Amino acid sequence: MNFALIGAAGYIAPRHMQAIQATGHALVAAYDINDSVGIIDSISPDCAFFTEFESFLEHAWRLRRQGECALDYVAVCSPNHLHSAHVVAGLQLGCDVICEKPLVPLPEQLDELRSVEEETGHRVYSIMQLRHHPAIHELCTRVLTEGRDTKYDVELTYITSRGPWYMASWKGDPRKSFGVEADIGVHFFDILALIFGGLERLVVHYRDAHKVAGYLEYATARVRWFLSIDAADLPASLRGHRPSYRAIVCDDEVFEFSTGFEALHTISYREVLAGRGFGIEAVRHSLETVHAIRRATPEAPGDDEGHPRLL
Ligand code: AKG
Repeated sequence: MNFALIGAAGYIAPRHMQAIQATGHALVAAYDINDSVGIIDSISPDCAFFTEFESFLEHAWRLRRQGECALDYVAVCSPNHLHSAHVVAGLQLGCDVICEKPLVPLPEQLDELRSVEEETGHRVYSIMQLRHHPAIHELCTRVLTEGRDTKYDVELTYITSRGPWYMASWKGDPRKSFGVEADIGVHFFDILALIFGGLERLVVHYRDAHKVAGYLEYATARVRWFLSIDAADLPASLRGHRPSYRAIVCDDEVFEFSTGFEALHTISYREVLAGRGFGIEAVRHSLETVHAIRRATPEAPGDDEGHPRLL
């Protein structure tokens, strides 16, 4: 099948290019306002490339009219605030769409996307690669098979360090990224609800541009959480050696998922192409959680509710 990629110069775009190639498909058109996209040559040397969205769209419509090399999928990894517009463009081109997380920054935009899906007969799927991580599968299976009626005590530490480029890019602009809770936290808000059920209470204890922390209570778990992109927050033993520390301690048992992210986009693509993608309703709860966290005013932690990094 033929793929187009919107946001081809971005941080995560190479993972999409690799996934398109690894699943046996062709990248035939790409767009980004930034022209640092030489990596395309290693994946698809004949891929058409545009730095103006209008020219990209014109090309895509021409492909569609000509029929021969028509697009089947549009992949979207543009800045978060543009996802909705780019997903709509892809659906209206008559394509299915694979979009980076967060699918949209505001939950109400999901209803608009649902209408465009109905109008066009095409579907959008969100990349939620953490759902495919083996450590998360293990924890999920454990909790779901145990079927306990008391709440788990959970401590979630999610540190994925990013250098100064992060704040200089659109990711550092909350009007575009909607903050680290939307850009990165969405992964674990998503899996916490999958594993521990409905969200009952949400409190934010701390927030700045690099980190957020708080307490979430689910049907079957009490979760103290800490999210940071600051390398200074890594455990001392990892600093300077490894960029990430991601772990869920569930009743004293550690489920670590610091590594193993490289292949998850390809798995995500395989699942979408096999008809098992995560559509609009699958991501609604995590986007609602992110939105509520962004609106919450930080308050002091209650007893046993603060993550140890804050104390
Ligand atoms: C991103 O930076 O877009 C990610 O999804 C990365 C998540 C992580 O590093 O844990």
